[in-house]
This record gives sequence, structure tokens and C-alpha cells, in this order.
Amino acid sequence: MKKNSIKNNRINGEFQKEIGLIIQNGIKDPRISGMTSVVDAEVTPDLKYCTVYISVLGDQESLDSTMEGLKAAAGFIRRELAHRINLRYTPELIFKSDASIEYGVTMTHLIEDVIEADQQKKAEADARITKTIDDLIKEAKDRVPFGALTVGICGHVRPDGDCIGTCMGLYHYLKQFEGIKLRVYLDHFKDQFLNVIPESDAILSEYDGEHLDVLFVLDCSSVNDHRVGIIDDPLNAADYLICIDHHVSNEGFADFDHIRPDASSASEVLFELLDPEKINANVAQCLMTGVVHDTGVFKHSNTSAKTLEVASVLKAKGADLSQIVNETYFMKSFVQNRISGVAYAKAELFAGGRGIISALTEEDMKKEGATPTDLDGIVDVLRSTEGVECAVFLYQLPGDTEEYKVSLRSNHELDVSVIAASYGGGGHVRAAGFSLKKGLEEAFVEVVRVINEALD
Ligand SMILES: [Mn+2]
Repeated sequence: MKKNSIKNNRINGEFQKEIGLIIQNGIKDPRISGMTSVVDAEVTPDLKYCTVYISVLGDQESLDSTMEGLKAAAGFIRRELAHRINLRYTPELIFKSDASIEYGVTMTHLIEDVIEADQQKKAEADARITKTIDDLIKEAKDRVPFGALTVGICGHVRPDGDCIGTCMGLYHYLKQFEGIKLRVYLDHFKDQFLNVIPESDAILSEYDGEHLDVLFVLDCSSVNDHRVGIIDDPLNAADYLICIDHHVSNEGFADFDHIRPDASSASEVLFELLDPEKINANVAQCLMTGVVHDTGVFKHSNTSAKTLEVASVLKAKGADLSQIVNETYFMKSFVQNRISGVAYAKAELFAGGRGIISALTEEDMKKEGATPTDLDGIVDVLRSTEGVECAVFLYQLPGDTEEYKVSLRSNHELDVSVIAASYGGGGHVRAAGFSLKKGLEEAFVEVVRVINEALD
């Protein structure tokens, strides 16, 4: 930035004007273009040097030759100046093309913009994080000054990769704290996670009735309607609830809520609440599992630049990305592949090919020896059908009920979380679900009608 005194500004202006006149009228050098103008002059405070910024209308060649001519004429111009400007000492002239001044100014602005944007981004990020996990644990310990702090961790029913990864990521993180009694409560999940998630045998698949000082409810949008797996009444099981989630439909139910609907996964949300120093290989492995599953291996639209940054850190901290992707995402059991095949064979198009729907009854599943945990990913394959905007997959809940679980996926336009919410379900813009207490035919017809209307 220029920092000239008023006096210098006046001198600068005079130099600019007089040098311009000398170049135009007093020099006969064929190298100097007739389209030359002096855009600025900058005299140093000690008056020893004057930088003269030159602009030439024309191509690079005429600029170069003009600059050459001016450098050769510098002595002459300086002597002429001495006659015209009344100064004890006439500064030495340095000619520069004004591209450099423009460039300098542009660069300064660019750098200022980047710094400003960065500071703003950081301020926003900091504003969102009101308390870290370390803060929350410290507060909890202050509330329970005697004995160990009993901390429970739980997630939603039928836990998926994000739910398991987030819960176990927090488990491995909190294991590093002293004076904490830890419990992880999770419903049954696919066997494939057992090898990939470290210490998965520590997970309790039944609530042991332990009274909890703090209960973390992760990747779970509500504590109503038995959304929390295993723990029927979380509000009564614990003195203090902490919710960390990324579901749009989550309105906040805990004593402390941290909900970030813009995040790909609950694992990504948890990541930013952790002290990076305490993210060891086990924590990284679990959180990577969560990010991988909720982004469909970084291909869903919820994969942001931030998501990839988080994944990069987790990989560097020791997460085994190949193992996670191969063993928990792509690998299917024989039963899973068979039941998926049944679902694909039963698929039908509707809404002129923009909708696809398939449904499995309990009988279909029994025939293949499949359970609901074997049905993961079916709806995502349906969604990848050419021309489809919305995919619907229904399956009958076990126990001979007249109740269907409905999974919805969309590709570009349809906000399926709104449809799910209107049936008391929840989820995200591109992936949501709900239950319908109806027989197959009725459920099928109703869902097709609703999606048809939404796609209209
Ligand atoms: Mn999730």
C-alpha cells in the first residue's frame, strides 16, 4: 500500500503530468509508441528516486520497445524535468510498465480477500462449536465430583455404519480419559462390522439398567418412538443427555445438542468436536467407517470438501480405508446377495420411469433366511437405475406384523425428508425413511401415489 504524505502526493501528480508531456512532445525515438501514457509517478520521500508507471495501448512488443526507448531517454527526461519542476534535487527515474502496478494491486486485494474469507470461515466454524467433547466431559465431572463418571453411548435402532462408527469412535476417544466408566449400547448389526471396528465386542446389545451420569445419543434424530436402539427411555436412564447428529429432522431433544445437517455423517460432526491430538488409530478407523457409509464411499451429494478433509486426516491417523470399504461396504454375504436379487427382480417403474419401487414381505425374507439387517444398500442400487429420480424400497417388519418400513432415496430434486417427516419418519434430503402400518398392497399403492404427486 502506498503511504505518501500530502506533499508527496502533490509532487507525484506534478511528476506524472510533466513526464507525460515530455514523452509526448519532446522525444523523437521510433521505439516509443505514440500511444504511451504515464499512469502514475511515485517519488520516494527523500526525493532520490521516482518510479514512473507506463501504459502502452498495443501489444507486448510495442510495450517492450517503448520501455527500452524510455530507459534510453531517462537522462534526457530527467534534465527536462529539472527545468520544469522547482526542486533542489531531481530524482532518478525508474520506468515500470503499469502491468506490474495492476498486478501488485490485484494481488494485494486477492490476498486480503483470501485472509478475510479464511477468518470469516474460521469464525463461523468456531461459532458453531460451543462445546467440545473435552469441555462436556469436564463439565460432567464437575457435576459428579465423587467416584467415576458413568458415561453411556447409544445410537439409533438398526444401527448402520455411521451409527456404529460414531458410537465406537467416541468410545475409543473417551477411553483415554481417566475416571470414566464407559458403556456402549447398540442394537444388532451386520457381522461385517465386527472385524473392522476395534473392540466391537465391548458393545452391549441389551441395556443393563446402569444409571448413567451422561448419555451420548449419536446419529439419532429423536428419542421418541423407540428411535434409540435398546434404551427404551433414554430421558430416564441418564441425568444428562448429549445429542450429536446430522439429521435435518432433528429438532434437538437433549440437554446439549450439536446438530449439523450440512455434515455428511454423524462421524464428521463428532470429528470436529474432538481434540485432534487424541484421535488415535482406533478413533480414526471408527469415524472413517461412519463417513464411508453415509457418503456411499464418497459418492453421495453430501460429500463436501470438508468431508474429504476429515477423511484425509482420519487416513493419516491410521484408518484402513481399503479394509473398511471392501469388508463393510461392498462385501455381502451369500444371503444378502440372494435377497437383494429378489428385491431387484420385483422392482417396478412408475411415474413414467422417474420412480422405482420394490417390496419384500416377511415370507420373501424367510425363504432366503434373511433379516432386515441384510437389506442395507438395496434401495441405493434401485436409485442408480437410469432415468430414476426417486427410489422406494419397502420391507415388512418381522413378527407377522402389518407394518412396512419404507426407505426413500432421490437423486437430484426431490426432498424425501419432507415426505418421510409427513409420516412421522425422518432422514435427509436425499435419503429418508418411515414406517407404515398397512398391508402390502395398501402400503404399495399409497407410497406410489404420494411419490407420484411429489414428482409432478
Ligand atoms: Mn448418519
